[in-house]
Amino acid sequence: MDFLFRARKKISKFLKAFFSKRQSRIGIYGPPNAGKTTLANRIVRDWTGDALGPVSEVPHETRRARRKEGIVITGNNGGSITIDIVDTPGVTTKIDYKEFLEYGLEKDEAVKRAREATEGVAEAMHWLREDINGVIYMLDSTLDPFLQVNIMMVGIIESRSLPVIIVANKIDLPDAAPQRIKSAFPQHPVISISGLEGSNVEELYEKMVEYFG
Ligand SMILES: Nc1nc2c(ncn2[C@@H]2O[C@H](COP(=O)(O)OP(=O)(O)O)[C@@H](O)[C@H]2O)c(=O)[nH]1
Ligand SMILES: [Mg+2]
Repeated sequence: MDFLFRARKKISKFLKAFFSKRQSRIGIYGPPNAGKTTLANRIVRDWTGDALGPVSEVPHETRRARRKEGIVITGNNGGSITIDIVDTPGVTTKIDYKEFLEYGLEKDEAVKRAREATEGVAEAMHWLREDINGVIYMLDSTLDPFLQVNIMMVGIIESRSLPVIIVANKIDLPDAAPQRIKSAFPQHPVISISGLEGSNVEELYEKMVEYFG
């Protein structure tokens, strides 16, 4: 009797592991300085108590993707998802070392930073094609959405039919206009937040559970 009970438990555990969905890998993409690392750190802090990477006002502070695995996010109605969160370098079409000189970097350091950033962008695009199951696409809501969007990124996202949540960030700033972003992406959910202050991130978590689950 005891043997039967244990065997049944073992089998059900096996079946559960076998049929449970693979953990979703969620990439945070978007242009440099949109606030990706700030949000990634907040997600990791809110749900695990750790942090992920350094935040900076100098563009391309994040030059290699960083990931944190096995984050469990719980929604209000009891649903939850387990995800790996991947913070990526800002994707731009052109990285000019001279831009870094304006932030007081020496030329050697600026050139090195530009080279690393270029490699990081290539890496982030590779993952988007091969490895990512869902996208948080982050934009700065104080800027024109059409000047921030990378067409190649959108192309890959659409061709892979990846679920994407658009985040209109920095709504704490006076010239934030998240409505512009909503009008630009009528086909996707757009959530307005301040990743810095944490306002409205609960709505984002709720949407993540619904959308990436
Ligand atoms: N006002 C405001 N600033 C933000 C917000 N999120 C990020 N920032 C700032 O924007 C800059 C770039 O942030 P970071 O997270 O490094 O952007 P990333 O390049 O996309 O990873 C930093 O100075 C952040 O403090 C936000 O919601 N509101
Ligand atoms: Mg970053």
